[in-house]
Amino acid sequence: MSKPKQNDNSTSKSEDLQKNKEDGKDQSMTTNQGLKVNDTNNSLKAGERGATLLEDFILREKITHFDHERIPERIVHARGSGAHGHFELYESQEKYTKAGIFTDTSRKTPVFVRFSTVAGSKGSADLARDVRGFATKFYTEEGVFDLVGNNMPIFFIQDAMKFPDLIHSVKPEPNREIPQAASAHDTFYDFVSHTPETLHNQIWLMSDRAIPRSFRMMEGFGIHTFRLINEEGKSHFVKFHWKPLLGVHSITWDEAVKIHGADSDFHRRDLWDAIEAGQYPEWELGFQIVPEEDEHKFDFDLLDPTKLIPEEMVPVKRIGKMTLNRNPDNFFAETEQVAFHPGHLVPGIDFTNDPLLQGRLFSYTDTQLSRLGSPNFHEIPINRPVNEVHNNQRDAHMRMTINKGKTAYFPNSIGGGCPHLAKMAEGGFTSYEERVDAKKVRERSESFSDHYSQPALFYRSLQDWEKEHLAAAYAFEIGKCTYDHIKKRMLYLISQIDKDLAQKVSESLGMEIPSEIENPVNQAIGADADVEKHQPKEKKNYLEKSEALSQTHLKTDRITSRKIAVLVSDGFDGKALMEMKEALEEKGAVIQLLATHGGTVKCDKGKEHQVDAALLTTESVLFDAVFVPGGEKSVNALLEEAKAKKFINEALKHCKAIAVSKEGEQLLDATYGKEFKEDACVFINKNPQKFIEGIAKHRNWEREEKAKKIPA
Ligand code: HDE
Repeated sequence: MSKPKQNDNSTSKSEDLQKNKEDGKDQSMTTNQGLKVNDTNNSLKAGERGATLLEDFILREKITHFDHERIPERIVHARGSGAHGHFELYESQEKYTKAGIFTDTSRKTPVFVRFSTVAGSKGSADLARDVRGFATKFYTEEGVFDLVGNNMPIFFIQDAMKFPDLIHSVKPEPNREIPQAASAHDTFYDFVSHTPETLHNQIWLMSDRAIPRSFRMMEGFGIHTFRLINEEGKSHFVKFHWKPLLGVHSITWDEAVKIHGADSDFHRRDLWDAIEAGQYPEWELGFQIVPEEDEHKFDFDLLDPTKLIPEEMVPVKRIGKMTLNRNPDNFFAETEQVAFHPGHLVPGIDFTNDPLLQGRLFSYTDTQLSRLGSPNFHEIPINRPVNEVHNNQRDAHMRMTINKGKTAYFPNSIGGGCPHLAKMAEGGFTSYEERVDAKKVRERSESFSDHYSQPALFYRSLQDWEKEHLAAAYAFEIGKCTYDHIKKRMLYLISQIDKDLAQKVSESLGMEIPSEIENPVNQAIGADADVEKHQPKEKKNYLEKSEALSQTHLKTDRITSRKIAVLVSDGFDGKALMEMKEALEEKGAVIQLLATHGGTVKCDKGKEHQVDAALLTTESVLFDAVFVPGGEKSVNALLEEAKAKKFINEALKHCKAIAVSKEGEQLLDATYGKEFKEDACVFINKNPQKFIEGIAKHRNWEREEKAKKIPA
């Protein structure tokens, strides 16, 4: 790893957090009451072999605090990783919004971002096939603004009322708490197959987006349509997008399965290491703007969170950049206690009537009450705004603020009328004056009933390799279900999205595609007018393909922070290593020396090099590419190591770039490499530049058809 950069990343939030930091450096140990402690190993006893005395308040304090260390984990998005950074605006968006963060280009707004999986527990593995949360807290001068999104642009359901059902179905089955962090089980597909509105998010979940290479290589989406409000009070609809500057990249399912065992903290470690090494992840924030008057011009409803607006219909305008440049000091204090809420808004941004969003506005404060235990969670350092808070809310568990004076009500004269109301000119929040004139009904709009058109658009937009992965994912997941009627319902629904896709899945399952849906909903769950009414409408084709939906079009030529394994043993060609290392490190890649043993290895010139990992302790799936330098003795030793051959075979299978020089070629000959010498990303005695171009491709998917036969 290259050396950490000097930390010059202070923001108003990092200064604010400073007040609560302590590191015990050069200090005596004390109790929580400040009493100096001179023994923390032995309890107070009646004689050295005697019973422990209840009087031992030092022991009691230590144990009591320990007993209460855990708080409830998040009911969803329990496993996550966070980082600090800032957001900078490219040019004022005052035409659309009066929000300071989107109009003032001189600002460097502090942010805290938490990435997460959804279904698994806090201790589950990072590479579960799952949606990823992408939640950003902007500490703006006007208060906190949270953009609480995911790495997929749509959601499973259309109404908050169904969220507990969705989550209960995907969580481990309640009788035996199996499976952990996995959607591949009966209850999830029972729900999905009876709820066709889930199909769009479901097909994204089956795509490679659900197994990202890194949090740093994912898009983020606010999902719902929001409103932007300008100084004149005019509203525009907006969808928020995060576009990663490292491109969008994923791994294969075979790697995901193996990474589960090799490094279940793969994404967490990747984010942490990149920031420590000064390779700061960056995203551009994009707006997709729809004027109010165009609200009804689309073939779908803007208020329906299961629909995206194709970028070909409304382009994404990139308006600023977020950089994450500081790791948290304490996971619990920051990443665990951070509390996001889509209702944390600033003037210039407002909601729409999306019924999913409306329900979320209730849920996020409510959940903090049981998770963090008090309505004072906004006082926890990571949650408090950088501007001041003044109101008449008082007391409750763990109150930190000491409110002075006699009055905690409004209006008052005794307290001089303070805190007084903000005048509109001072930036108070007013809700957008949307005209509402309707009957109170428990209904869903029929404009929400198109469930096949956008999943079909997504599938059509993918490249062949992406389609293959997606079909295999469906076959895997549905294949894990044990009820035939659920499998058949799924096959039928997939056939309504795309016949070829359904054909591929049905062949893998060894099952015919039903020509009509069996076990109709009303037989299975009792007649239900709502479900009947919302059976999907016929599929439409308003756009043949959307390039923005395929990862193929979301690449960059940067190899920054890519991890390259160099396989060596004593006697390797030191000159070849140094040449390769210099060229790759210049482009920001991370080189690791993996040797047949730990400690140090000697090159052919007798120079000692530090080994980053013994082959025994690491795996091919943790790297992006492999280089094998020559050196007869070194290559002979590698040829004796089954792990070295497995390493090459897996890298080939996973379509990664491989470079060998001189005798290094013998390792190709001793593995499936001998069948791939003409491959576009296998480089034999080529200059490092070629290898760099190969790594930048992320994967040579053209190899996959042949490479998937490698039994690695
Ligand atoms: Fe969430 N969601 N959600 N969600 N959500 C939570 O809040 C909820 C939804 C999302 O890193 C919880 O503080 C309901 C959509 C993220 O801390 C909870 C509904 C989207 C995170 C909750 C939704 C999200 C959460 C659990 C349907 C993408 C993690 C802990 C009405 C736009 C934030 C917490 C973090 C977390 C409820 C739907 C994203 C229970 C009721 C749609 C990224 O309040």
